[in-house]
Amino acid sequence: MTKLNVAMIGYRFMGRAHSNAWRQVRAFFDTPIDPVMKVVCGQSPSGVAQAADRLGWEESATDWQDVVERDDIDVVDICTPGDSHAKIAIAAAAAGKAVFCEKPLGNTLEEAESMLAAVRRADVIHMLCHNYRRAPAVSLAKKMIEAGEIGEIRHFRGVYLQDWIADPETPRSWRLERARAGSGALGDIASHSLDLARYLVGEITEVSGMLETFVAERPLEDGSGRGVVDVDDAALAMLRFQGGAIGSIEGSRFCPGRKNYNRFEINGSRGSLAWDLERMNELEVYREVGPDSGFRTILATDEAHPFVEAWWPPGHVLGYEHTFTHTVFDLLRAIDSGVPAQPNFEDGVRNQRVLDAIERSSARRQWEKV
Ligand code: SOE
Repeated sequence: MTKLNVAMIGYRFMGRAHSNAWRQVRAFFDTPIDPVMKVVCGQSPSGVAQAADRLGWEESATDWQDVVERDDIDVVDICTPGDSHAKIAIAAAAAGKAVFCEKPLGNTLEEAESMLAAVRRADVIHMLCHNYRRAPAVSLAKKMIEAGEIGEIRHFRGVYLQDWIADPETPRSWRLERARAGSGALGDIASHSLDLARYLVGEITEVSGMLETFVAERPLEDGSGRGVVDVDDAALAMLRFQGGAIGSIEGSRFCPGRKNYNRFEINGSRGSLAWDLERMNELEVYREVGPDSGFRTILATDEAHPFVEAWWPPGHVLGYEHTFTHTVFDLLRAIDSGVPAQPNFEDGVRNQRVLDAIERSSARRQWEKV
C-alpha cells in the first residue's frame, strides 16, 4: 500500500481534531493509501514536542517553511489561525504538496483567491475542512435533497450560536483580532452555516448582511491591560439562492446557554429537513404523505447511512470528531484517484465571496451581489 507522509502545521484545537482523524482513518476505513503522521510543526519547541508525543506524530518542528519543502512530505495540513493560511498553503503548493486547510480559507477574499491560484498553478489536490458536511445525518440530508424527496427547495435557515464570549470580561483571544482571524462570528461559525447552505441548496447570488460588535474592548490575555475587539461578535444575513430559494444565516457568540448550536432547517415544496449538531446523529424529516404526516426522526446510524458502515452497529452513536475522520478519508480518496476533493479551495473562494458581500452589505446598509 502506498504511504503518504503528512505534515501538520498548528497543534491546538483543530490540530488535535485533525490528528485524531489521521490516527483513526486507516483503523476504520478501507483507505486506498496509508497516511504516515510524519511531522507536526508549531512555534513553541516544547509545546510542539509535547503535542507530537501525545497526538502521535513521529517528529516535531518549529520552522514551517522547512517542513513544507521537505522532500519526504506529501501533504500539508494547515490548522493555524487564519493569518497564516495563505502563506503556508501557497508555499506548500509551490513545493508540489497536496494541501488540506482549515476554514475559512483565507482572512480575505484576495488571500483566498491567491491560494486557489497557487494550487491550480501547481496542479495539486486541495481540500478545505468544513467537517459538518460529513456528519452522517447531513450527508443523508444531501442524498434526500438530490433524490428530490422534499421537492423544490424554498428556504434555508442556518444558525450557529455559541456563548463563550457573552461575558464582557472574557479575555480577547486571537479570534477577536481582525489581523489574526479576519473576522469574528462571521468567518468562524457563520461560515459553517454558509458552507452547508451552498452544499445543500446551491450558489448564493445576493445578500443583505448585518454585523455587530457588542463589546468593543476586553482584557488582554497576558493581563497587561485592555485591547480593542475589531471583529464582529454577531453576524446575520438574508440570502438569495440561484435556484430561487431564499434563506438566512446567523452566527453569534453571545447566546447564553447555546454552546455549539449549529442548526439548519430546509423547507421544500413537498417536505422539510432539520438538523442540529448537538443531536448530530438525528435528521428530522417531514414529508407530505397524508393527513397523518408529521416530523419524524431518523437516527442516522444504520450501515446504510453515509460513513457509518466503517464504525459501530446501529444506535452506537458518532460524535464531533468522526466528522473530521470522514473528511480525511475523502481527502485520501481524492489524492488516490486524482478526482477533486469537496469542498476544495474553489468552494473556499466562493464562500469567501459571500462573506465579503455580507461585510460590504453591512457597511453600506444595502443588498449586495455576490
Ligand atoms: C470556535 O469556537 C469553533 O471552534 C470554530 O472555530 C469551529 O470551526 C467550530 O466548528 C466550533 O467552534
